[in-house]
Amino acid sequence: MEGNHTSLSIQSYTCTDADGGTTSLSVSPAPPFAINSNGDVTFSGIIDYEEATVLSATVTCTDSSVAGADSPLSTTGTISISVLPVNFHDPVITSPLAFNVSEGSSVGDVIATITAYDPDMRGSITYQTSSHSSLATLNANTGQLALASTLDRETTSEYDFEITVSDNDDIQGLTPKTTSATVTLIVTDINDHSPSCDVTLQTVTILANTYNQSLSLFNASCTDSDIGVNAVLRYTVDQSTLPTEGTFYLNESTGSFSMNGTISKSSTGSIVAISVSDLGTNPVSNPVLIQLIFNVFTGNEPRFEPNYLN
Ligand SMILES: [Ca+2]
Ligand SMILES: [Ca+2]
Ligand SMILES: [Ca+2]
Ligand SMILES: [Ca+2]
Repeated sequence: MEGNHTSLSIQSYTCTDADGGTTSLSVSPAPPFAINSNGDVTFSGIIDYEEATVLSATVTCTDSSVAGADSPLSTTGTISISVLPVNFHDPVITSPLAFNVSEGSSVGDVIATITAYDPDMRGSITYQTSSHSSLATLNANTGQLALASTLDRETTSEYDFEITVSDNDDIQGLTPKTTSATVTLIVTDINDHSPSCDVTLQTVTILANTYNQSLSLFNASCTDSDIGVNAVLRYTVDQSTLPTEGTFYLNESTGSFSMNGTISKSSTGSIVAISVSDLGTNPVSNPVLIQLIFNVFTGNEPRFEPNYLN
């Protein structure tokens, strides 16, 4: 059986001489073989099935020479040892256990490759999973995971695949060994959403003939379903749509729209065009319109009496 052995018993030999003299035993190659005075042959060292499936040794029995008489005579015998393989090791997964994949990937794209090897260096590695079979298919021989349907990070941003790797080490009746691991697919964002705003047309009334300082007029409330720069919003105003009187200010990060100054009674209203866009690749802008109406205080508007305010 393959493995690293110390004094593994092989066989015992006896050596006799019909002439009645003393005999001696030796074995070759030594090491790794050895033979003791009792004729017990042992093996010490590594037996590797991949290196040799049969081990051989020669045992020699030599009689004693008598001074002035014949030279010693010897007889040899051959030992042949069949090596039995052992499936020592589980297969080892060498690829990362997490892969990034863009939600823009196409059906058929290889989105991950699982790799593994067997320290026993024998059977071929195969890969299996029963996870998310409608999303991706795993090639049993190559470990390549190919996309079978499209991804949407905004719906599902992560998938876990339970992967089983087998060493297929079934030579001479050995039981294959398997290793299992969870491989995570992390779906990365593409800029596939444009900003969405609660209100796309807002009417704001400004009192004419009244000085205003940092008068907050409107705050566009927009969001973007993507993440990162794909969801960072910037607001810009079309300067040509601003009233000619007063000073208007749009915070490009928050969408807060305010004014300073006075609008005269004679000024006509206007529709201010604000556009909101993300900072991602190929951004799509969405418009927000603010209809400004300039009213003159008539003195007849309903209002709280100061006494009731507290
Ligand atoms: Ca193995
Ligand atoms: Ca998407
Ligand atoms: Ca996206
Ligand atoms: Ca976006």
